[in-house]
Amino acid sequence: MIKPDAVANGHIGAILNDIIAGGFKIVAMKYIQLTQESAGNFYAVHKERPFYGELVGFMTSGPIVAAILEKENAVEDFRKLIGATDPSKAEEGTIRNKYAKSIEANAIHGSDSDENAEIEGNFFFSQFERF
Ligand code: DGI
Repeated sequence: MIKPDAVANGHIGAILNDIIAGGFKIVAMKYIQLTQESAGNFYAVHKERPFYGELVGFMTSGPIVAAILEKENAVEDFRKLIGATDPSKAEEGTIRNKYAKSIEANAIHGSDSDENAEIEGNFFFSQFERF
């Protein structure tokens, strides 16, 4: 997901360029705004964390770009491309280093395992929306 901050700050194009240049194929993509309920479900694993309410509020604050990406070793390589959760700790040249503003408004989400990539892909897309 390209998060609401990066969309609002005009970074959709630059981020997609970085993703494609990084060797990822776009399998599915859509531009949508999450509801409180859908964002709450997406981030249900963080329910007990103190920032859960703020996270859901932020993720519903504007439209996002959701996508399924494909590549050999995709999960690990994508996390390298986006950088650390906290942009002040993200390596030079990573997406969060270049486009994120804070640990919450951190520009982009990437799945943290193949299993979660499957779950998160199914959250956004039907079988007819994948190419
Ligand atoms: O997988 P990541 O997105 O890198 O990080 P994560 O799974 O630990 O956390 C999910 C999101 O929750 C993260 O992208 C931004 C938000 N978050 C994480 N830690 C904090 C946070 N938000 C706030 N406000 N404060 C935090 O400490």
